[in-house]
Amino acid sequence: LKIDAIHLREINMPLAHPFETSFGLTTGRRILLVEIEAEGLTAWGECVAGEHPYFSDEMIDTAWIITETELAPRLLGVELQGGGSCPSLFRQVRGHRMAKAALENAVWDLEAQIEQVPLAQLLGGTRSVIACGVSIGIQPSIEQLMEKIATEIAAGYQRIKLKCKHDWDTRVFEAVRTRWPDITLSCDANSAYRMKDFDHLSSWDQFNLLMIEQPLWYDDFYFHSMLQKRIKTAICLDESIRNRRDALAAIEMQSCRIINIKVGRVGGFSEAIAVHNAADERGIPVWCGGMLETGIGRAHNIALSSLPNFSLPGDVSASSRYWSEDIIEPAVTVSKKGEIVVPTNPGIGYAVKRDYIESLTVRRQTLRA
Ligand code: OSB
Ligand code: MG
Repeated sequence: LKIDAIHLREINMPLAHPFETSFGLTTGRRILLVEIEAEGLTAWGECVAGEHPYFSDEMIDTAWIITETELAPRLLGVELQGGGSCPSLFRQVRGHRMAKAALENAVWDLEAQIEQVPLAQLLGGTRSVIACGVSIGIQPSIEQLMEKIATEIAAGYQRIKLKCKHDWDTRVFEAVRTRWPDITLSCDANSAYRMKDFDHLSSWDQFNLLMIEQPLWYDDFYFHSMLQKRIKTAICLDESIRNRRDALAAIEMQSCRIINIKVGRVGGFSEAIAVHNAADERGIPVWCGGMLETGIGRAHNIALSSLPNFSLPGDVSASSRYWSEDIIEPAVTVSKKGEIVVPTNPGIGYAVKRDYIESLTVRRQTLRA
């Protein structure tokens, strides 16, 4: 397998609804898509880096320049076995995992197309359907939040995750638990809290949350471990887990009891599978996180979520929650049981809407060997 060309493009897409987290408000996405050409086939990857370096230190503009100047030249014209060949080619470049993942994941898709197997199968997936939850952003009012939750429960979603921060936490959980005492509920702080908040965080044990996601610093294990000793509720780490070694450290230190795997955050499918396996061997369940992806990233998340240790509902949900029109067809839909069917046709199993992508494109560049 030899890559002849890599096409970079930026598309701009307005979100169907604004999404607010403790680190900011997102109303639209600037997204870097990579398209690779090889063996007369073409495959796509989506870079999940945001417009600003708020969730991670990467952003679309750094991902673009690293892809152009460092990563693409390491791939072009080189004989590859498949997606698993990418990490060693990229090793000299430190960090920039979201940029690396976009390319590596496209190579996995290409490999699946060449082998004529579903991407999920190539990754080692065993599930025919995946369990879906939703992540609900910070809302202007509790009334609006309650309405959103009611809609998502009616749609069948199996777990509700609430974004939280100071002043959008305890009173919100109280209101939600009063109306829905039994739903599977979790929260995600995106690093909004500090050591002085330990008592505050431990008071949430009363809400029977499935987990509290990334309450403390984005790069911390030690203080999460201190906190996990003080609270009954499971901590789930997202931002802190960059690779398998981080997962091992977090598990060993008991910094968390659950891990959120985002394929972009760990640098691609190879490392995502390694984190999945390391957690599996140690009895730590994982679930697939989301980064407001378009259909391409969403299709990759669905394939990854079919691996056996993705035993908790993920943040992979229907296209329509984010986009009035997705860039793949059919759009991703969720059944009344809150499940997405894993495609069984070769590659990602969805068709990429090239003309529509073309109309959304604001910047492009082609790199050749
Ligand atoms: O922390 O999980 C997160 C979105 C952007 C950045 C960080 C996060 C999120 C989400 C959205 O929670 C999940 C989704 O794509 O549905
Ligand atoms: Mg998170």
